[in-house]
Amino acid sequence: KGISIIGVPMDLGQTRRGVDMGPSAIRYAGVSERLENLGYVVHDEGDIRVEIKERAQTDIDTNLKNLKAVAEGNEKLSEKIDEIIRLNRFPLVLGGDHSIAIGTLAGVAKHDGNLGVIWYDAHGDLNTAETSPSGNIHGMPLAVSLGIGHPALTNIGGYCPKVKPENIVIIGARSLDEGERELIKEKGIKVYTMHEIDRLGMTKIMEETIAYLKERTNSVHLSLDLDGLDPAEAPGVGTPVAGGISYRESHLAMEMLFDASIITSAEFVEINPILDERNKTAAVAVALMSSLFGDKLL
Ligand code: DIR
Ligand code: MN
Ligand code: MN
Ligand code: MN
Repeated sequence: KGISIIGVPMDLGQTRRGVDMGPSAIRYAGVSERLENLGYVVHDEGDIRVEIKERAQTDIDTNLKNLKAVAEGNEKLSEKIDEIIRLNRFPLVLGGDHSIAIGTLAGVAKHDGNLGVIWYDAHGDLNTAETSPSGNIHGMPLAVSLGIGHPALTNIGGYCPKVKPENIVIIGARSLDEGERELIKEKGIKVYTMHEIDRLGMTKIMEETIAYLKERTNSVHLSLDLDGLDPAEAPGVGTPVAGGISYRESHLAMEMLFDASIITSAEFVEINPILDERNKTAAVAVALMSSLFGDKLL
């Protein structure tokens, strides 16, 4: 099966500049070559056109920053994803901030109303305009995909919702806002915080995650925010949180996902080259992608 790479130079879902350069940094770190070396046919579809910040409008009355421009970029992304899945290719999305998961999921879930989602992140991304401390849409994409949030976001792709709460597994959480904690309890979303990862180990977490999703879904989207990893190993992110998942644990997780062959689409987001150290975080992202697609020593 072929892989289609789509870059989304989006930085409007948060307030630090530079994350729009994430797709370039990941390409520079050699993503296409790494995947081609594993035997895949890789189609680099280029970047989705996204409004640049100097021109984008801030929506003051809704507490949603750059609502219109974020919605427009995600609408385009969802159309592109839809097209790629129709071609029977694996969509691999390069962020950009995590608000782009709104468009990715809108495109992917159109083909599977019972889609599973692994949300690998320090954060829950379950805020709404009402609960968000920041107004940043990158803190909201999982809520939006559940159908909770501004209609300009929840209706992207022309339908709502995209995912069911029981089909979601959050891994790596260590920074949750009050409203997010309430939503997790209310919807019964499965969450593995750093506490569970420390106690049970990544092997057990992934065994449980895979069994849980295999039982209820046929296809699973991996949404990997690089801030899920520890900032010592992935420093190039806008909202680092200490005490994260290690490089080794993350590799193990990706390898177990490959072995389980459950992942049907993926995105790697929040890489900010301005905040990075010699493109280290983009290189980590490419190494993890390589493991997700089956790279093994023997
Ligand atoms: C915070 C940060 N919970 C917010 N969220 C981030 O602004 O909603 N998500 N950084 O990845
Ligand atoms: Mn995130
Ligand atoms: Mn995050
Ligand atoms: Mn590996």
